[in-house]
Amino acid sequence: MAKKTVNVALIGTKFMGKAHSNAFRQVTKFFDLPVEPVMKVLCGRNPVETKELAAKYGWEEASTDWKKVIARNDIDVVDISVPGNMHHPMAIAAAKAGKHIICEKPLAANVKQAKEMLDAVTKAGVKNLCGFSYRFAPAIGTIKKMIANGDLGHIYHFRAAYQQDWIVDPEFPLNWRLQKKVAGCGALGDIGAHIIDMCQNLIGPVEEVAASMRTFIKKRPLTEGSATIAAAAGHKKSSKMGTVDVDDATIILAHIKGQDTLATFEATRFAPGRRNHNSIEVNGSKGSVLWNQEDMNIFQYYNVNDPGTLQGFRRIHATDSGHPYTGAWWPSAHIIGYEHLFTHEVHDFIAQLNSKKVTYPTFADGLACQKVLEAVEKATKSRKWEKV
Ligand code: SOE
Repeated sequence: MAKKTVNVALIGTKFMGKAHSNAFRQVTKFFDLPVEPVMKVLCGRNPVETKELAAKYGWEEASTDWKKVIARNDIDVVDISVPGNMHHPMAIAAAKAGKHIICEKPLAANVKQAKEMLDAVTKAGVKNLCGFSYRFAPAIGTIKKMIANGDLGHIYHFRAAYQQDWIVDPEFPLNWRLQKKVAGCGALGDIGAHIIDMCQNLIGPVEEVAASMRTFIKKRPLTEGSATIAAAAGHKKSSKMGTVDVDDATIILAHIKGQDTLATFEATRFAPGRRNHNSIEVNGSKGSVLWNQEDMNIFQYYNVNDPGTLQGFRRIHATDSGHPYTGAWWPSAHIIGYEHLFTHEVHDFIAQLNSKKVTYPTFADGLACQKVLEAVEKATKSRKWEKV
C-alpha cells in the first residue's frame, strides 16, 4: 500500500534553504517515517536562481510568491528559512492557512511578534518547530539524558560560548545579518539564541540576566550583492559605508529559575580562529560534561566517583552512546556532521505530525528564548539585573 504523503513548501534558498532542502531529501532515504514528505515547491526571490536551485535540490516546482505558495490547498507543511524580519508575516499567514510550520531561529524580531506567532499556531492547532538545530546532535541528546538521570548531580554551572570569526575583517561588507531591520538581531540573536536554548533545554529556564553588548566595528562597506558568511572576500563592495546596528558580541550572566545554578553565555563573531565554536560545559556535584560543535560527535565526561588514580575526562563517541538517530546512519564512530542535525530535525517534525506531545523545540521554546534575548538587551541598557 502506498504511504500517506505530506506536501512541503520551503521558503528560502540560501544557507538554511540548502540545509533544509538536504534534510528533506535525505530523511526518507535513511529513516522510516509513517508519512512521507514530498518536496513540492521551493520559494525564493530570484526567479532564475530559484528555478535552478529547485531542480538541483530536488523540489518539484519553483515559485517567487510566498503568499501564493502558503495559500495553496495542496501544501501541508511550510518551512520558513529566510532572514528574521520575514518570520512573523510568513508564520502568521501559514498558521491562518492551517499549515504545519518549521521556522528558523531566532523565532522573531521581538517578544511581541513571537507571542503573536505562538498564539496563531495554537489557535490554528498546527504543529510548529523552531529551528534550534543543535538540540539534534547525538551528544546533546545523551547529555540531556545524563542530566535528567541525575548523573551529574546538582548542577552548579552552565557555561556556554558560541564563538565565530567571520566578520573580524572591518572590510567585511554590511550583509543582512548585520542589519537590525532584516536580521532583527546580531550575535546575540543569531548564535546566542542557540546557547540560551541549549541551557533552557538541558538545565532549566533562565530567570534573570545581567549583560553587556558591544558593536566593535560600527561602519562597514555596503555590498552590492548579498554577502554570505562563507564568501566574504569575493564580494563587490561599494565605496559607501553603512552603519552596523546590531551587536558584534554579547556576554551574559544568568540565574536559573528554582535552581542554585550560575550560568554564563558568550556570543561573539570576533574570536579569530573560532569558526563555529559552539561550546558548552556543565559542572555538577557528581561530574562534568564538555561539548563543542566543531568536534560534534565527541563529548567529554568527568565522573567524580572514578577511582582517584584514574580520574580525568573521558572522551566519549556520541555515536556509541545508543542515541536514537545514530543507528539510522553508519556503524559506530563513522561520524555524522552539521547537515545531519537538520535531517534529525525534519525527521522528528514529520514523525510526530500526528502526536499529541512532541519532543522537538516548538514556538513556545522560541518565545521563551526571545524573552531572554529581550531581557539581555534591557539589562545591557539598564546596567542592572533584569527579570526574564
Ligand atoms: C551564522 O552565524 C550561523 O549560520 C547561524 O545563523 C546558525 O544558526 C548557526 O548554526 C551557524 O552560524
